[in-house]
Amino acid sequence: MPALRVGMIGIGFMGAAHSQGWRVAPKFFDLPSDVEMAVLVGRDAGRTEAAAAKWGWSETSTDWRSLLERDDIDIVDIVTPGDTHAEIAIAALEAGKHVLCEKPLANTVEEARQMADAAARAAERGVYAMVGFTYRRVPAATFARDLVASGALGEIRQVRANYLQDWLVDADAPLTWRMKKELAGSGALGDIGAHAIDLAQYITGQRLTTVSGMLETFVKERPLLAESSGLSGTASEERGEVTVDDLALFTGRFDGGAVGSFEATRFSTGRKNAFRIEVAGSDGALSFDLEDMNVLQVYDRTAPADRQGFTRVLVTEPEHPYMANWWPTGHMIGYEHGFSHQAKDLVEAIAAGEQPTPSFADGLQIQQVLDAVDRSAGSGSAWTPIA
Ligand code: SOE
Repeated sequence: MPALRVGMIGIGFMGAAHSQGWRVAPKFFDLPSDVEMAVLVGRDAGRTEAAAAKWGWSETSTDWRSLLERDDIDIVDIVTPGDTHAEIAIAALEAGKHVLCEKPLANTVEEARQMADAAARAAERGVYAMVGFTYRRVPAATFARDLVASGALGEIRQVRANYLQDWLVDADAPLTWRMKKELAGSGALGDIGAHAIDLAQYITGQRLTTVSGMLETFVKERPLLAESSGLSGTASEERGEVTVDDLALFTGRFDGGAVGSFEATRFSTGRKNAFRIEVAGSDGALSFDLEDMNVLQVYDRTAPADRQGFTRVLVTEPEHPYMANWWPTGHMIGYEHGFSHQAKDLVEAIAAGEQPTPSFADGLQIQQVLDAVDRSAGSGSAWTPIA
């Protein structure tokens, strides 16, 4: 297959992560086609050129629409704030480009539905869309899904998913786009709660049907942003209103009979990027923590009583998902590898003419869960069915 040429829109933190994914995937995996990092698009010409030179993109542009007019762009990768996802993704799919879009899929259910409809129409023409829930592609998480699917845990009854960060504990941390509803859609709920929902559903193979939740905004006003860097940036003298949640807490019921508790917060002092998920079944349990991401704790209740206990499985064997292509046994991988796995899986799906996962339809369903949590929180935590 001829090389797939990628045009990526966005030059922030996720731009760096996706660039790493595109650059490295073809070097470690035998892909059915090569990948060319063709065009990087950003709003500021100078910063975009600097980012392109650093990350390895051949050309730059300040106009995302120009990507869609080119015949030599096959994949459009969207790593911009949520308020732009729908417009760019729908236009790209209509222009015949495959699309990879960062999570959460959109800022509202309506936008996500339009995106899923556009993706369904495009798929009929062999043009595919995928949403970037990369943590599914951390080998220990993929392995967790494989274990549950194999029946090793028996009937799944309980899920606990906590995504804990603390980068907003400082009340003077500046107001970035991630704290503005019109740009991000929601706060911790959509930014990291969406990961918790996706991974819980992916690992268990069950979908949430109803939720009861609450949201909290601890710091309601922050200094405006003078200059951004990474997640945060430099504060200016002026202040602005935080219009999203700092924390989301909810419980839910799954269609396969399991029940779950979820917490997503940027105020968990001391926890930097601790994404923990525990699944308990009739025959066993498992526990994953992103801060120890090469490990899956596995409990086998069918083992002899005197040998029962959580076993620390180092998920670095060639038999484990994705690991045969990396380093010898016991040599760890990190956060950025999920983005290479995502690029690899997308290229393989496109080459095979198959729908990559998670699809925009999956992204829409997660948006419906986020919306149900938001509505539940607005109605005194009433149980709210997922549409
Ligand atoms: C910020 O909270 C963030 O970068 C999220 O936006 C990412 O999706 C998550 O992977 C890490 O934290």
